[in-house]
Amino acid sequence: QFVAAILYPYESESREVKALDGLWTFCTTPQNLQQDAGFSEKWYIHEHENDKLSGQHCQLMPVPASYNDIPTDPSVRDFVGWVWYRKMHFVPKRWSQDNMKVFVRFGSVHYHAVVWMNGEQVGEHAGGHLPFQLEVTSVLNYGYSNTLTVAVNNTLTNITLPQMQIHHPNDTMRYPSGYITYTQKFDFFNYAGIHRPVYLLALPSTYIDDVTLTTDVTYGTDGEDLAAVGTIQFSVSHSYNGSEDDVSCAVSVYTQGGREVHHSITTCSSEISIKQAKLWWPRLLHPKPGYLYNFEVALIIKGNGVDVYRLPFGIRTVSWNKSTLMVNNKPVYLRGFGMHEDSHLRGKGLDLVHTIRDFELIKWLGANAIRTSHYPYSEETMNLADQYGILVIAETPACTIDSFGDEILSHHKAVINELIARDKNHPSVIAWSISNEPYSDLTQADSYFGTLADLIRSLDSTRAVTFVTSRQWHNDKAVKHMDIICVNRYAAWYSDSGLLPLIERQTVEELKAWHDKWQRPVIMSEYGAGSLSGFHKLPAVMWTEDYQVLTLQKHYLAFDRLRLNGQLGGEMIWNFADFSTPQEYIRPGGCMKGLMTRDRQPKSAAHHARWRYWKLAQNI
Ligand code: GCB
Repeated sequence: QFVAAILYPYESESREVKALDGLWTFCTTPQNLQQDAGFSEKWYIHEHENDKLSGQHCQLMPVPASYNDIPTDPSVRDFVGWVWYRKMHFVPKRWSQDNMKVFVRFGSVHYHAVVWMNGEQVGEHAGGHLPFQLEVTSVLNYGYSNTLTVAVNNTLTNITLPQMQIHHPNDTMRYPSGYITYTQKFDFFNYAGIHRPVYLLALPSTYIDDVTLTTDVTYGTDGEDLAAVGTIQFSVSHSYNGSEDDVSCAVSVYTQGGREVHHSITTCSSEISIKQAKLWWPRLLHPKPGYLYNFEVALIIKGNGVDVYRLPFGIRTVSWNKSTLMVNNKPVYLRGFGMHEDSHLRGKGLDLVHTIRDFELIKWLGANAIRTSHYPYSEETMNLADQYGILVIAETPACTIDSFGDEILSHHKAVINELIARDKNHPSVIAWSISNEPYSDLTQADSYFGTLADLIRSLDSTRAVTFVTSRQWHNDKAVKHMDIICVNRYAAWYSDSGLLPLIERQTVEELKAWHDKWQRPVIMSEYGAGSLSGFHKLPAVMWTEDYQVLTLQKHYLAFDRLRLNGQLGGEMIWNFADFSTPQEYIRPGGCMKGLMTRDRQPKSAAHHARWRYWKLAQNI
């Protein structure tokens, strides 16, 4: 029922975008009602006299934001089940006079969303972290007020991504009857709600549906940027259902400064060459990283221009050999970290203050790469990665999955389709990560990951396929299907706690074993130690800033030995910043492995990582 929202909602002379962000009505389903009461009692019908979305269980809620940390009531923070959101809004009369098609577009809703406009159900979507849009043209009141209602359910099970186990304990000495407990297999807080912006999108009646850009580079003999020819293969799909003979596309390419370097009127799938192309480079591999051109396409039906769409893009290639990744044929050693979309009060809600602060810190640290651990990040983050010249390993939400049946496989395929549809045009994305730390030593993991790796290659053959393993080099069943190998290890933390002198030896032996066996680039995708900001001790002990610094330094010794032997393709610290987790006795209020505190100020380890990353950048 939903259309994957593929194109970012940029406005143009033919498209209008109206933001619905702001304060919404928000209600949980009270404990004394059945969880599906909102459906049977039709809470999506807005009755002014007897409004169901009012009373004790309701309040105002900002969108976008996770709802969990905003109220003071722990039962809202920990709520599992259906919550209801409602927004009143006006729709201009001219949209119907101009015969426009109107969609409501959600950047992401976690997890399951059912959507009504003016009491009519217009569709639903399962899965957080990815956009979807629903057509509302025929149910809107043009020139009047409209009611948008969204029911959101954050329940996770064995057939969601990520997965969660639900228990119904029958020990009446310990639990009241009907009590439910949850075992989360992933270790970040299951924030829920309308996490990213909501827009009404008004498109012309015949519109551009999707744009796919794939770039290639032919290098001049001197290997310099200026001698490169960039080729851009483009394919524009549209909603016109008459003959293809009626359709053409006017395509232009502009430099960052707005100078036109290409214009043609052609079929809607073709190729363009740009001589002396300025290539897209990651940070510190080139004096001007993140160079973006602008692609403009006008859809022409029977000689009339009907829709215009523009998007920034970069010209670059991604390749790899047995030890390293390459961008534009130059080896690039990844210096970065795993991250989370997580901040005080907002949870996983998009907050551009935090997003820009994060990119400024990434720049300050001298990093060139991030992994979108453990789910797709906002479209705004992906746009900024392009602009800042940050390489991205883009991950699906399949964190720590351990059951590999047909149902989860088919959902995982749908998520991969949606992710690649959304992110395929970002020059920053160099690899797709199928999962973080699945139980990839199980026999079923072999065909499960083989199927998904094949799917990715059929959708996009220009980037590397990977997943992140925490299994052993001799028992992992999925890694053989991958182009690059990402390994997570916590030497002297989860294993051999406190034994810092073992780090160098263990890290060298382990990563060397992976590389020797598979002869593919190996990336240390997670390592690190927790530290409480301001806690110091000499000699160092676990949880101090001093111990976190030493953990990094011991790993650097190992990484340098491997790197200089061509056995390591990159290093990524866990984590960029402290983040919220479920309540656990191994977490003092969250995962504290951040280089930054949760409010994005540096701990001692951040200064050490910075020193390392800038030094590495200068050596290359
Ligand atoms: C891991 C997971 C990551 C956790 C981290 C930790 O292996 O991939 O999601 O946050 O360990 O700190 O426990």
